[in-house]
Amino acid sequence: MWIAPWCLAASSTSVARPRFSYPVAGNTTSPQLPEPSLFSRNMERTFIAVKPDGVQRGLCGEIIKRFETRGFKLVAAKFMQASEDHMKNHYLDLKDTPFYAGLCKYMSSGPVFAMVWEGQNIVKLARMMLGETNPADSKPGSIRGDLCINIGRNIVHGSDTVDNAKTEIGLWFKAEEFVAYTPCAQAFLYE
Ligand code: IDP
Ligand code: MG
Repeated sequence: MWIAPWCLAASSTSVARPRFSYPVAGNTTSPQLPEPSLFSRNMERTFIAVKPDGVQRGLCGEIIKRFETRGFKLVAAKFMQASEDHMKNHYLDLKDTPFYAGLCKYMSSGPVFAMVWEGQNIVKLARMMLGETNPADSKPGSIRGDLCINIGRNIVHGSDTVDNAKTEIGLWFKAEEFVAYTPCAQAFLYE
């Protein structure tokens, strides 16, 4: 396999470097395309989970693909089965609704694919990508508008506010489950 000389050891001084340096994968960034500031650009994280119905219907890949192709960055993920108590905690704000018990039982009945995604304004944009809570009200093009029918089987969860995202991420993930890296496309996603 031919490897471009500028992709080889950065310390090599004998190789003539091109005018434009492509960003490379890993914890390195292009010297000519600055890394966006995490603080000046509304960089956020959100909690996204493929629910048991989404997992059983084989939709994990489709849902991940939508976030990947939008340009968002996956920073943590795990395939797991949550306990009913965990789901009761997760949906605590819905405890007075008639569907709370059934929802928590259902959400703990099978595997879920839990993820944390990062990007500019991701909390709001992810909710738009998901569609409305009721798939019947969700526009075609949204995940729920394209892939499901029933409000109790709406295949995917997404945090609804930045504060709730922080709470949910803390509920589902430990600090050591996050992976730090710079995606090679980052400099082409943010100016
Ligand atoms: P969201 O998932 O769009 O944020 P929430 O209002 O937070 O919607 O409700 C959490 C989940 O509870 C929904 O995704 C849906 O699965 C379920 N749910 C919401 N409303 C109803 C309902 O009226 N009947 C049955 N299940 C519901
Ligand atoms: Mg909600």
